[in-house]
Amino acid sequence: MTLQRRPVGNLFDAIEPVVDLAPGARLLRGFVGDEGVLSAAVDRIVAVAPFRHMLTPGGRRMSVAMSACGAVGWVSDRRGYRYDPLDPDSGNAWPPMPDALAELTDRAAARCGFAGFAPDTCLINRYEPGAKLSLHVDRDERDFSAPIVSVSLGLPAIFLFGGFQRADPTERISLFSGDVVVWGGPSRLRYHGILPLEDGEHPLTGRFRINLTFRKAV
Ligand code: MD3
Ligand code: FE
Repeated sequence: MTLQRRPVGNLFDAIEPVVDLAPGARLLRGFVGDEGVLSAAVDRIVAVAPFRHMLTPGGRRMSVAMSACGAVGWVSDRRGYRYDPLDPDSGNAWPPMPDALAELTDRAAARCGFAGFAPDTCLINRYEPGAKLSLHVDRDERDFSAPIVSVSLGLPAIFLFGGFQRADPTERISLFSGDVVVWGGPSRLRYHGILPLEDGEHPLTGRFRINLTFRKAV
């Protein structure tokens, strides 16, 4: 499986725009046309629902800070994990999903064979240097036939793509600002994670990486 093609001699072939990672999983390099619009939309969401470091059910503070928009948001605390219609920090509903984000997701999903994907939440992860996401499977959603669409913004990260069991070997895939990945079909329940973020500076996000995941949760 060739994840990134970097042939010598042809600048325009240096990055393959569409990469099939596995059955149901397709990477669309640079699919986000205007990262500034995306960044501004995130800024408006987190002005209402600020990034926070949630606690795992075991009481550990997650290194990734999170927010959300849409009908529900993912919440973790000492009681466990759940999708909740209210932001526990404010007691208010999560901010609505901006049309521009829903449209971007719809176009990406349709391009990957998931026309009509209707996400009801967008989880927003913010990584600072050193922050990571350990290998896990996303199984808190009700319907695994819906894909998850992920959008990367800001500093690059190394994504770990595993198998159906935690101990299966993992593939490393670099994700850059503007990349979109659609994870559906048999890939939907594969283990995955993010290696500790390298330090850096990005014109839109500063010393952060932002990842948005669009899901049908409830
Ligand atoms: C593969 N986020 O929020 S996005 C997560 O970059 C999460 O913040 C990572 O894993 C991030 O749960 C990775 C890519 C991703 C998301 C969901 C998947 C890959 C996936 C579900 C199944 C398989
Ligand atoms: Fe995940």
